[in-house]
Amino acid sequence: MLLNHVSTVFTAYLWQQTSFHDVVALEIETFWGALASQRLSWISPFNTVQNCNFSQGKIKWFEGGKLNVSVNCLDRHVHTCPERVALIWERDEPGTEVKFTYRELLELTCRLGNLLKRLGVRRGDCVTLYMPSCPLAVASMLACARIGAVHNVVFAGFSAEALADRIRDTQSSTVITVNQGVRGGKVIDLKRTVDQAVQNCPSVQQVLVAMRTENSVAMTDRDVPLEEYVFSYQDGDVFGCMADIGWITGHSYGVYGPLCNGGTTVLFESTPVYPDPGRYWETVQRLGISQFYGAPTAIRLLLKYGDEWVQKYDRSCLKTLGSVGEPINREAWEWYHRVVGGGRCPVIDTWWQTETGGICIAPRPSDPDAEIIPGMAMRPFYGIKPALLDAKGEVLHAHDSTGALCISMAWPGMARTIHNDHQRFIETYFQPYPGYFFTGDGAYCSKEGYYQIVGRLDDVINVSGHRLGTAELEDVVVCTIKCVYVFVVLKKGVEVQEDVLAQQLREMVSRNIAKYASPDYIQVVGRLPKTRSGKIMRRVLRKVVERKTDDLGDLSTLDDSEAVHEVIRGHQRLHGGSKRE
Ligand code: 6R9
Repeated sequence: MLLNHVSTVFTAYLWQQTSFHDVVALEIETFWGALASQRLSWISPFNTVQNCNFSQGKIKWFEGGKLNVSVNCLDRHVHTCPERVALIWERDEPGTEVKFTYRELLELTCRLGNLLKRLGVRRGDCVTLYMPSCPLAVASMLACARIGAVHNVVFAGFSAEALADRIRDTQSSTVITVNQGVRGGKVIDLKRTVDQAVQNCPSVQQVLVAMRTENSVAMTDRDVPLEEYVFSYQDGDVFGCMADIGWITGHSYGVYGPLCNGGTTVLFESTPVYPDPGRYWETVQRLGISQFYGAPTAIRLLLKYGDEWVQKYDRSCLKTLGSVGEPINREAWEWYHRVVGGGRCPVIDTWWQTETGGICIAPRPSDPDAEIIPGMAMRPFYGIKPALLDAKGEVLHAHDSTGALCISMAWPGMARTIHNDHQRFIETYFQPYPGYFFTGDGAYCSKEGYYQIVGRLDDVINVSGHRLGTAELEDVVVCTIKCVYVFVVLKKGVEVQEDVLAQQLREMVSRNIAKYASPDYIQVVGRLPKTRSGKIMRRVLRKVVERKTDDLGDLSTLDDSEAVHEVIRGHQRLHGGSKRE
C-alpha cells in the first residue's frame, strides 16, 4: 500500500510545475530512481529501482528500501514548515471551513496511531474506516500507515450490508466512524449503520466513534469515544480535489499526493449543488483554490444550471482544471474551459484507475503552450508506455487506430496484487494480453500519437469495421439532444453499418427524444444509476435492457437507488412488459 502512492507523489508534484522537457529524455529507471531518492525520506535506501515481470504478475519496486508514507506526508514538513496549512476541511455547512496545519495533523495522527496500538492493532491488521471526508478520516488513514496497518476506507454512503461485506472481506477487528454524517444539509446516522453492519461481523472487537455533530448516539461496550481537535488558520497554495476520500481519487490526490509534497489540500464534505449550484465556485473563491480536480458528472450537472452560478464568484486564483473518472464529453469540456476557467486555465483530462495508483495519461505535464484537445487524455505520463492491441493480441503499431489499452512496462504506483487473490490479479490484468498490463479500457490513438479513451472494452461495438465506444456515441447524443444524462447500451457482439447507426441517431434527434428512445441498441434515459464517483453502472442498465431485472447484482455502490426504478419504468413504457427479441 505504501509504495502504491509513491508515484502519486510525483504526478501531483509534476502537475504543479510548468516545464519539464528536460526530464522527458531520461531513462525510466534513472528517472524514478532519482525522484525516489530526492523526493522521499527513506528509513533504509533501496538497492534496485525495479524488478518486474508481467507474465508472473511480479511487481517489485525499490527493493530493499523501507519508508513510512505517513512520515513522508507529515514529519518532513513539520520539520521545515510546521505552521503551513495541510488540510482545508470544506464542511457541509457553507462558509464554516476549518484549517489544519501540518503540526496539528501530525499530532492528531500520532495520537490516533498510539491509540490504535494500545487497542491491539498490529502491523498488517486491517482497520475499516466508515467516515465522511474530514480531517479525522485523513488522520486515521495516516495513523494506520504509520503503524503498518492497512486501511480499508468504505464510502460513507454505503449500506450496512455493503459495509459488512467489506469488513468481513478484510477481517477487520477495528472500525472507525463518526456519530452522524452531514451531506447536502441531510444528517445521516453513520454509527447506526455501523451497529447494524457489525452484528454480522464477528471479527470486529471495537468501534472508534468521533463526533461530527452534537447529537449523542447509543454506545455499546464495543464502542470507544474519540474527541476531535481543531484549529489554526493560515494562507497557502491550495489543491482542491473534490473527490470523496472513499474513492481512489480522494486517496491519491486528496491525501497522499498533496501531503507528501507539503501542499495544502481541501477535503470537500458536501455536494456540488448544496446549498446551491454555486457551491464549488464559492469555495474556490473563499479558499483560494489553485488546482481544481473534479468529475465530469458534476461538471455536466452544473452546466445545466447555467453560467451565472459560476460567474458570481471570483475564480482568478484558479490555475489548472482537472477531470477524472470517465470520459469528459466535448460540451462539458468546453464549458469547464470557457466558463469556469474563463478560457485561462488548461483543462486536463486525466485517465487512470485504482489499479494504476495515479494519473497515467493526461495532456500535462508538457510544454506550457503545447496543444490540448478537448476530451482527450492525450499524452502518457513519464514512465508510462501504453500499447494498443487488437483482438488477436497483436500490437497496433500504426497511429489512427483503436484497440485494447495496455501498458507495456511497470511503474511504481501500479497494483501489485489483489488482496487474498493473487491468481485473480494475474488472470485479470496479465493473462488477456501476455507481457502486458491490461486496463480493461479501449482507446484510440490519433495520427499525432494522442490517446483518447473510448470506454470500457466490453462496451465497444463494431461499426462498419471500426470499434466505437459508448463514450463516443454518448458524446454525439448529448451534443445533439441537449440532455444531461445519456447512457448507451451496446448489445454484445453487435455489428452495424455506419449509415444505419447514423440514421438511428438522426431519428432520435429529429423526434427530439430527450428522455427515452429506443433504436435497437441505444437507450437514452432521464436519471441514471451511478456510483458516487459518477460512473454509470452499465452492468445494471444492461440487465434492464436484457430484462433481467430480478437479479440486478450488487447495488451497494449505487448513489441513488430510485434511479434504477425510474429506468426500469421508462424501459417498460417503451417496450411494454413482454419479452422481446
Ligand atoms: C481514477 C478512477 C477507473 C476507470 C477507468 C476508465 C474510467 C477514469 C477516465 C476514465 C475516460 C478519463 N476513467 N478516468 N475514462 N477518461 N479521464 O476513476 O479510478 O474508480 O478505478 O475507475 O474509470 O474506464 O478504467 P476507478
